[in-house]
Amino acid sequence: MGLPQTPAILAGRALRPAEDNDHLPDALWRTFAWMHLARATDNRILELFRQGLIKGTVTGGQGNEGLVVPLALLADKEIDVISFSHRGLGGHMVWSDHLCAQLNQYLANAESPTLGREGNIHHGDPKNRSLPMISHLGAMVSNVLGATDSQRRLGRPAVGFAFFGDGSSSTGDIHESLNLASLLSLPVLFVIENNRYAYSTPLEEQFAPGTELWRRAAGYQIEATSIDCADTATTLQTLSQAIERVRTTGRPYLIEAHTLRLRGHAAYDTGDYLRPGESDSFWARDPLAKLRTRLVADKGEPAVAALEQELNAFLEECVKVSLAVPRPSPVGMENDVFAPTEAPLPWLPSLGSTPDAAAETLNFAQAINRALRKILTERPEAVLLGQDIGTYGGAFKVTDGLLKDFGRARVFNTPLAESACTGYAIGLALNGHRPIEEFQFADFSTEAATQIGLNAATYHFRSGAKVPLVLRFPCGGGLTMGSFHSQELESTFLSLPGIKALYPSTPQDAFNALLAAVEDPNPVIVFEHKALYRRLKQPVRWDPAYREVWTPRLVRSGTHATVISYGDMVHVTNEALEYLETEYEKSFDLFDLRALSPLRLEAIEASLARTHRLIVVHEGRRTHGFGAELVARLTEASFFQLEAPPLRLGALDLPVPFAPELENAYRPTRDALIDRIAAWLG
Ligand SMILES: Cc1ncc(C[n+]2csc(CCOP(=O)(O)OP(=O)(O)O)c2C)c(N)n1
Ligand SMILES: [Mg+2]
Repeated sequence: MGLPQTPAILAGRALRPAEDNDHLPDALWRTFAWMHLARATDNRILELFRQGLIKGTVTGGQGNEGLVVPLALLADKEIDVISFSHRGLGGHMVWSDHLCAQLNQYLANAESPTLGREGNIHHGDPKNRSLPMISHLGAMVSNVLGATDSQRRLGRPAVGFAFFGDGSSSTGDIHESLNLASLLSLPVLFVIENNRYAYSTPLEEQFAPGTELWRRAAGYQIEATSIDCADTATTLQTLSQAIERVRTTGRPYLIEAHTLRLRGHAAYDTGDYLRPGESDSFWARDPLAKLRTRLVADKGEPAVAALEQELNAFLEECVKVSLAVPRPSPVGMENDVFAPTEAPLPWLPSLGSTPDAAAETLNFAQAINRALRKILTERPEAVLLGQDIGTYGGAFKVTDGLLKDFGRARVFNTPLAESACTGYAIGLALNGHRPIEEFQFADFSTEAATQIGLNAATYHFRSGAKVPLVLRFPCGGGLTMGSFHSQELESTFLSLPGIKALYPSTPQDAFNALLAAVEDPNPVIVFEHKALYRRLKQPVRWDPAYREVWTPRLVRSGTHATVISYGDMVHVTNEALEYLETEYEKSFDLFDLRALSPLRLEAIEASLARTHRLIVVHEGRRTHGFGAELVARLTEASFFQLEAPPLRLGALDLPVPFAPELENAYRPTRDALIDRIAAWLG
């Protein structure tokens, strides 16, 4: 079935403030058409939900059209960036695509923008810079910061629009993002949809008495104002002035919009927590009804009614078409978790900024520094961010000298705001930049767990957009740094689908891993064990086979058992195996896994077919540790070849203890490995 012809009144989706101020009646007429269609569509969606044809939950935008429709019409949809909230259907409709696409999304059918993988209003149009929302409120705002900055870096005078509710304004992400936008001078219009409630919680249970949300902006050196969206002409005027101001100053701006939630939180909401008469007072302020009254006065009832009838008929045709679209197929879902691998970037055959193919003897930290230098030199889209990575060169001096050579636009310090900074990096990546974010310690990545594990990791699956983001995690223990500076978090993050991970153990692999990670179109965590940074030096050279870092490396070979390890434990295990070979005359295949996600176990399976015994050694805790996954997979694949139960060696199930005596008892040491493996040999 073809798509129904869109009514002519909806053909132009742009209101240009300068020209349209002289043509206010025309602007209001067109705005009304979109607002009416948005309201009618939201109401129709509610009906379909009640008929059981739409699943999940439906958070309607009834009452919010008076804000999102004018703003979407005024935005420059060729260059601007936007993230609508769960009350933004009218905005989505204006921004791009056919009404059927919006309905398909709600019906979760085969042609829905998320292919039925995400519910209701969790869609967007990333190729047109409309960033899809995730449920975690506040989280999308920093994505807008990054994508808008990316546009500006590419020379486009874009403005970003970030919507969030009164409830969402209490999240840490909002505060982190306001600070970051002001600090970096990002042209983003923050729009608070203050509809007086967060689910059932009224303003007075969310904020101290007297709180006016827009006044908070002053604390971040951000200009702000508040508007009442009941009158659409005023809304159009205030918004267009604010947009112009952001576009010309390049600074953020905040608007607290007093808007409405006419049908409660969601379809199932009975609103019985509202005060007597409160619902009536909301309906009395309905911007759509007020605008209609004005237009009836200007144009007469028949003209308005005829327009409404035309739009309603169009909606019904679209509903019919969308209901006929087939259901989504589960076939191929697993192939879409990651964006497909792309051709290698055209790297110069050299180590760094000097065109020199010769090897240099480098430690692990220096090798990463060389790789970052090479990336910054050859890839203008690469950007480095993190705490203290600028003048100071990072807590471990890995970025030493890079600010001096590449400038603050490309190598910059971030405030202590891991969530918003990661969200900002996601936004940069979505728009074609290649951000590399250093976490001061891997442990602090838990502050960004939503952005990494739920947002970046799922982006491709739910929207088809690529997120080429590198997250550098200085991790691991053995340095008496205690529980909050010594974590191994691979099994925490890799239990969530959509993240790739490399864990190099040598300077050459570290160099290769950074190149492989930065050219990947997916979020990649590079685990860098802190104890390795300065432990060993090795000749490092440009290696045309750098992508082999995605597969295991055979470190030593033997016959008695197949041993797998990664990171610092590769060296500890190798020393233990050396001893066992000498003293027990048992030799081992030792594989350095290198890539933890995706897992490539073919060479290890082949080894197991010869040795018939499996040992896994890692530094992370044993319970739910990464070794559990390795042992399970390899046992499933090779059960009938095994001659002994697999041996799984990791840290004790404790928080990482501080004192060296305690930490040595906690994590595997050479001597402990010798004892455990010797006992296992029997
Ligand atoms: C971080 C987070 N916590 C809790 C929720 C569950 N939740 C969904 S909507 C909502 C209320 C949001 O209120 P507000 O931001 O004012 O937006 P509104 O629904 O009023 O438009 C809550 C608590 C969530 N989605 N995200
Ligand atoms: Mg609210």
